[in-house]
Amino acid sequence: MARHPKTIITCAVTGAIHTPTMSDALPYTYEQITEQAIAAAEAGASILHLHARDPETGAPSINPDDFAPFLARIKQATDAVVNISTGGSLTASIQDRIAPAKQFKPEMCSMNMGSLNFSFHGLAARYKEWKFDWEKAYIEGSEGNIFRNTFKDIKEAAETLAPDQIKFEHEIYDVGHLYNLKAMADAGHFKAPIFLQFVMGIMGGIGADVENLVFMKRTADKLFGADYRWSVLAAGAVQIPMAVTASQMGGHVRVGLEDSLFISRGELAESNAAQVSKVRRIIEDLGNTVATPDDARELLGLKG
Ligand code: KMH
Ligand code: ZN
Repeated sequence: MARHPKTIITCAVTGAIHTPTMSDALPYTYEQITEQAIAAAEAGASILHLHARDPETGAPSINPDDFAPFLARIKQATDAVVNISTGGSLTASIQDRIAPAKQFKPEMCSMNMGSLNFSFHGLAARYKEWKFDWEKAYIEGSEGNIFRNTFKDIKEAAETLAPDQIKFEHEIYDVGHLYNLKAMADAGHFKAPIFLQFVMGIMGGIGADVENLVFMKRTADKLFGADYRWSVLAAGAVQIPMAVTASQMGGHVRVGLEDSLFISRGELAESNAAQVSKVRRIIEDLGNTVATPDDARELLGLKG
């Protein structure tokens, strides 16, 4: 590992999981998403992972018309790498999910590497506090919580987006997804260097702890050799501790209100930038350098 390794901070600004009733800080209007994304970039995020929302209701949106107003302004105000989600709905078809990436052709977009029962474990305690019936929502309602990413879906997304030279943030929710990716990379669907985002702490996927991270990393080493980069996204209160651990292991990090509403255990974050600043401070205190957008472009082999 280099003496002062460069760590890429991705900020996932709003996502499609949390609702504005859970935290006043969660951005959902075009202005709020724009302002928080720009502030996160100024605080040190070199990649902005972006979802859209209906500006009236705050509901998640995969309509390209809801991306356009903030994408243009973010591009104008920052040099950050724009990464558009292709996983913003549990019910839409893969073609609808990738429509915003196909239309705006960003430098990066997400690519979810397997199907899973999708629930948000990290918030269970808060849900109880908010009188949310967790059993009802996730057990009785689990039919509606299947996040579908079949091999055919992934192939279709990769083939549709291939002409646009978009680098994928491969979302790896469990160790089997690494094998899915390996098979598809060997079949020529993905180009090196591959960028893995280990998604930890989603119920339905792998739990967020250090042993699991070491296991995921070892498996990736076995499958991809030196030809990959990796990052960690941990859902809920362990977001920042797991990010710091990843940075010390030579990985990159993702924070943002999409993945956790908290700044520390039990304390809601004021903004995306607050999480970026906190993780940046710790990473730098421990001796790493935070990657600039151009560093990120070079490390990940982006089209630039
Ligand atoms: N929401 C995260 C758990 C995507 O946007 O494609 C994973 C994610 C997926 O960011
Ligand atoms: Zn996302």
